[in-house]
Amino acid sequence: MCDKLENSKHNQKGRPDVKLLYAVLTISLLVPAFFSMPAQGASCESLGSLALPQTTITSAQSVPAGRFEPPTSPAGPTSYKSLPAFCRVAAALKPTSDSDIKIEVWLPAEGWNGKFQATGNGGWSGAINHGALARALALGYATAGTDTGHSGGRGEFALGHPEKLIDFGYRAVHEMTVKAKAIIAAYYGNGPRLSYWVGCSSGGKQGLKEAQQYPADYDGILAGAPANYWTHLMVGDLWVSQTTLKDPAAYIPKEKYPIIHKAALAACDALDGVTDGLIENPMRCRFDPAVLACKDGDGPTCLTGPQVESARKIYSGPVNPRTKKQIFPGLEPGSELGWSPLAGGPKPFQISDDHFKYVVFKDPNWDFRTLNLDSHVALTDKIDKGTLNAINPDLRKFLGHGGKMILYHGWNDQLIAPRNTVNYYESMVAKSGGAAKVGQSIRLFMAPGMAHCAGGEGPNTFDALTALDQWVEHGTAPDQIIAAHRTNDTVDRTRPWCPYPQVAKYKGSGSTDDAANFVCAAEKGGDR
Ligand SMILES: [Ca+2]
Repeated sequence: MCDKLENSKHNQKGRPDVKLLYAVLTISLLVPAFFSMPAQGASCESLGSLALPQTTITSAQSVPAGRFEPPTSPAGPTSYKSLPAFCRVAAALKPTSDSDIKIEVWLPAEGWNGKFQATGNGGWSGAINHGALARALALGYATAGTDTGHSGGRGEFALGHPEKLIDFGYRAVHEMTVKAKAIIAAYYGNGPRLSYWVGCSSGGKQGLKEAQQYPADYDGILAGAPANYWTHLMVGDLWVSQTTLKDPAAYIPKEKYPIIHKAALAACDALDGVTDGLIENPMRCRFDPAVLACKDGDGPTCLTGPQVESARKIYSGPVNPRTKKQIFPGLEPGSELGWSPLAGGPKPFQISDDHFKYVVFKDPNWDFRTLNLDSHVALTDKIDKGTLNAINPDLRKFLGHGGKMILYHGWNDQLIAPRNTVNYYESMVAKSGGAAKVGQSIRLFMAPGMAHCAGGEGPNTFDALTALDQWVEHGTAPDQIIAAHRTNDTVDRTRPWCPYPQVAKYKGSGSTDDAANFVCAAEKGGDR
């Protein structure tokens, strides 16, 4: 085109040059389109031919504002209707011959905030979480998600596919991270200025694994209710099923959960100085369900002897009968209304059952009633070799890289015993430089009354991402995170979550439903 313009300038006829006008007009028409594309970047559709190692870009499409249709839910929630325009890139990654890792990368067409937010998974995963991608995109992030290398929420995929198990364990997330950053760089002409991980449950574990194994992948990690001690978590959860389902006498009817809950609150709610239906620090709570023991035969408001024993075991967690060592913590007093998935039957908790069937014993007919708290724990640990577990307490490289991390866990978590996160945090602090040093970069927030990742009687909606972003971007460490509880979409209580080991203390005046009347402070007193 430059050559043509140069020639046109020397038009010897001295008349308006039609070719020149045409060229200028063409350029002027192209200019708006050019500037609607990211500076120095590529068009969305051209990403379809982007060459990346062990990667096949399966589609690259511009999605107009409000037009995204998720594959599993054609109607789509309201949030999709308000999505801005974006470039949707789908790819398949094949780091091994048996791998088939699907990823999607969503890139805001306009108004990119310069940052990358990766989204985590739940359970055995096997699906890209489009809702999480939508939330990140709506905030201006370039974002990505993966199916972790298989489809479906069961553990069967692992049978005969050790490489796919590694993909699920950690490889898919790391590969997604590397490829997503490359796709972002290709589209915008520069890579993300900052990268964040956001995940809960399996997603919390994925975030910890990244910090432990690929410490430079993320600048900020938000890790909720991490399933990071996977092998022992699987034992802990399946042991609850074994405890309550093996012998019919030991089964606790779900109708009795509320009476146990009420008794636990009666014992421990007021310990924190506020009788509000929440146990601020269950580690101070000493509750024995024997207070509910039936005095005159079984009845709806009491527990039989075997039921008392089952409840005690749910609180205590499994212990190795030979070494007497705790295998995994128990659920906390306050969690009783959520006991159904692990203890309610008729089938055992599926995620754990699948782990032993398909990963440990490679036998779909394995019977959970035969779970052995000594040999089987040793076996699953031996098989794992760090594939599914993310328990390395040494985060010094992540800290050295300048990484920030917010951990959180609901005290009423009904699926992953919250004290496991306290245990990991303490082991990590001890290994990574002590509380004062680590606290400058990593903080744990325990959430009274919150269930697994969300829900529950306690304040359970929160914006920890903004807290993380402020910490990474501006060095403003979160001294508290304000959480809210809603009933019918109306906020009826706010309360600060405090950096462990601090707890929220009532100042003594004003509404106990207003976070402003609480302060985060250290607590005296030991564990239960
Ligand atoms: Ca209380």
